[in-house]
Amino acid sequence: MKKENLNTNYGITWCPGCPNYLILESVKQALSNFKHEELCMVTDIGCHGKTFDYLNISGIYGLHGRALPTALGVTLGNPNLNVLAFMGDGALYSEGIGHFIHAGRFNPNLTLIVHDNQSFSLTTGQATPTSQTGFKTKANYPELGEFNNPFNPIRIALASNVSFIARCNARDIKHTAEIIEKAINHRGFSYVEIIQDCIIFNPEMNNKDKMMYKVEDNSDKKIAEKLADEWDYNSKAGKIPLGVLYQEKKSILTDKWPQLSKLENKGVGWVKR
Ligand SMILES: Cc1ncc(C[n+]2csc(CCOP(=O)(O)OP(=O)(O)O)c2C)c(N)n1
Ligand code: SF4
Repeated sequence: MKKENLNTNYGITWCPGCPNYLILESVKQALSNFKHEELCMVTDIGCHGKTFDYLNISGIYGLHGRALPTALGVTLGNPNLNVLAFMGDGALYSEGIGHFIHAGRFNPNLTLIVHDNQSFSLTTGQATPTSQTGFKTKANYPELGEFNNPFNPIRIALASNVSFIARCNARDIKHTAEIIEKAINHRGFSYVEIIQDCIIFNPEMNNKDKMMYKVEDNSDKKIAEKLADEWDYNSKAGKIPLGVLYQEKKSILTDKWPQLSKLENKGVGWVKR
C-alpha cells in the first residue's frame, strides 16, 4: 500500500518536537509494505494512544493498560490479521504488566509497540516502572522524587519467554521502520521497545543517543541476557543496544487451539492467506 494511504485528516496535538511524530513516520514506512486489509491496531490511552487518530487503519481505541488483552482478543477473532498494539511505558509496565508476562507465555501472533518515554506523560509526568530513581514529579514529595528503582523490561520479556524482543531509538526512523517490519513478520508475540524522549515531562533522561549502538539480529538467550543488562534504565551511563535482541521460532497460540487453527486455515475474516 502507498504510505500516503495511512494518513488521516486529524490535526496532530502532540507537542512540537515530540518524537511520537518520528515513531508515527516509522510505523507508516513499515506498514506501507503490507496490505491495508491485513492490518488492525489497538491503542492504549496516553500521548502515544493518539496514534489511533493519526494512522488510517482499522482498530480499537482501548482502555488504559489493556491494549494487549484487547489485541489478543482481535487475534482470537481473526488469526489472519497482523495486529499491532501501541502502548506507553506507564500503560504496559504499570497497569498492564500482568498482560505482558502472560503474552510471553501464550505467544499470540501480534506485535506490541511500546513508546517508552520513562513517564506517564499525558497526565503531566508521573513516574512509571522505567522512570529513573529521583525523578521529580508533582506526585512525589519534592525532596525525595521517585524513590523506587526502575525495572528492566527487556529482562522481564526474556524471563517471560517472549519470542521476539527488539529495542529502537525513536530518532532513527529508518532503523525503527525496519525493526517494526521484522516484528510484524515474526510469527508469534513480537515486542518492540522504542526509546522515546518526552521533551516536556522527563528532560533529565532525554538525549541518550550517544549511549546507543546497533547489534546483529540475535537468537542466543545468553547473549540476549548480557545485552539486556548493559543498561539499567536508571542512569545515563552504560550502553544501550538496539536491534533484534532476541528471536526464537516456536508454536503460537493459534497452533495450540484446534478451533483457531481451523479458523486460520479457512481464511475466515477479511484476509485470505
Ligand atoms: C485505568 C486508568 N488509570 C489511569 C488513567 C489515567 N491516565 C490516562 S493517560 C495516563 C498516562 C499514560 O502514560 P503512558 O502510558 O506512559 O503513555 P504516554 O502518555 O507517556 O505516552 C494515565 C495515568 C486512565 N485513563 N485509566
Ligand atoms: S507530553 Fe511528552 S510525550 Fe506527550 S506529546 Fe508532549 S513531548 Fe510528547
